[in-house]
Amino acid sequence: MTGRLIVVSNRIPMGDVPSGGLVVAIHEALSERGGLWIGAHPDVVDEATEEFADLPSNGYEKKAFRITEEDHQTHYLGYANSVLWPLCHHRADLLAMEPSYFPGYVALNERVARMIARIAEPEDMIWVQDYHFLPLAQALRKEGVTGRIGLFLHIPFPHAGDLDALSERELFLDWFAAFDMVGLQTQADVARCLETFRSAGKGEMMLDGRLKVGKRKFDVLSLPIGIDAERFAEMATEHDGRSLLNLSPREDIIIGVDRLDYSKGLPGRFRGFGRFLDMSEEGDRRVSLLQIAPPTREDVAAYAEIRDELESLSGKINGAHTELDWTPIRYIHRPVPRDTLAALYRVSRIGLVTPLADGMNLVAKEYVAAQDPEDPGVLVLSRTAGAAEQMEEALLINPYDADDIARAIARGLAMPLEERRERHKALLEGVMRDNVSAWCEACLGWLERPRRPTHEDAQQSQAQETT
Ligand code: ADQ
Repeated sequence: MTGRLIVVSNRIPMGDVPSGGLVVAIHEALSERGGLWIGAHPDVVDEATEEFADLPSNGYEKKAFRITEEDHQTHYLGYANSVLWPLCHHRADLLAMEPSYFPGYVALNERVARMIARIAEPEDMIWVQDYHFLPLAQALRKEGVTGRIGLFLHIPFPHAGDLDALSERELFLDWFAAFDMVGLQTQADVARCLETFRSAGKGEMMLDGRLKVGKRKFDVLSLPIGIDAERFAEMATEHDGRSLLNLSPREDIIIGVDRLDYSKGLPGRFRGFGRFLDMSEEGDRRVSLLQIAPPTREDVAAYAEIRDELESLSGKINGAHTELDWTPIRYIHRPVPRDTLAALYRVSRIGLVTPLADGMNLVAKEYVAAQDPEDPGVLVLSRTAGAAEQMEEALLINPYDADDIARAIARGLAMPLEERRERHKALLEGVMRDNVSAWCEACLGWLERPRRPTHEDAQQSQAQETT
């Protein structure tokens, strides 16, 4: 690659050294190669000019575009999180469409495209993150940008049937086709994407594996994201989780960690845990569910509803089972520092990860990385999470079935040490190998891969010459 790497993501770390998996991986890739990181400035302005604000950084450039309150409402809360998010998470019933959302979403993408086109060199390689910027490649092409542009979609590719609920269904596919590389989390996502293009009569599979839509050819690949597993494993030993929780010697913990989002299957998880308590015999040990779920996107109606539902469910379950010296569900609404989180995973006998739909789910990987290999806990994981494709040694459950969750909890708690070690060893190998740096390298490797002209290309240029 001779040009710069330009990464575009909605969130951009404001400080010099970022924390948290994905942003750290991007920071490392840019520190190594140099380049430019572009993202949304977190402070809203009255009027957004088409000038980038330079942010402090070391070794590479960081630039933020400004957004107005209207952009925030129509782009971020509106089309991105009230239309695309439910659509991709198989919840077309939660789509909230307002007439201003689509134009606002496209307008912001076009504005960012104009700003990037002004500073991009022909050799630069642009790597776009996630569903906030689906129209960006198409908008950049309109502005004359010819370099390679890749997308990584962190959330699931929608089911073909759900896409019918989108008024802009045709455009949605054209947005993808304007990229040179579309990275998706799982093979199931790739299959859905190819099937959607096929059933829309739009795509043609080429012999070299690329998809051809009109004149454009692009790669659609499964590139599952990972975590900084080594660092996470180290962090998990820095504090003693049992004393952080002030646990009594007879109490065992099951842990759940999620943003408070309807896709994460939290009500089903609470019901499953309740069912487990109902069917447990009174004994010496007590098993509590520690659920850490900080609220997000609270201005979107569907998020306020899930909060109310959970509070009522945890109230009911605690009401039925609480004793003088024990409350079964400990429900924390705040973000927790990462080193604390790692220590809490380590002392939890079960990591309970039950999303109804999830691009990947990094919590499943963090839980595995944090365990003591000599005495590991058990991962209980939805088979509908992207992570299940790589983590077959977890206890895979149906997140819609509370009894299935309850049985998996009981099985995990009773699992003999030998079986726990075997399952954990296999899971840990995968989490360590397929870490976030490997993901980043794989994505960039594909994006910068030189493409030899194919047989189809030769035929096409021959046809052009003769006309
Ligand atoms: P998310 O939907 O945010 O990510 P996830 O992959 O689970 O879901 O990542 C959440 C991250 O936030 C984890 O690193 C977790 O530790 C952290 N976190 C959650 N609650 C926390 C709390 N209370 N305190 C501190 N940290 C907390 C989207 C997609 C996923 C995909 C990722 C990455 O929806 O499917 O795995 O992007 O591609």
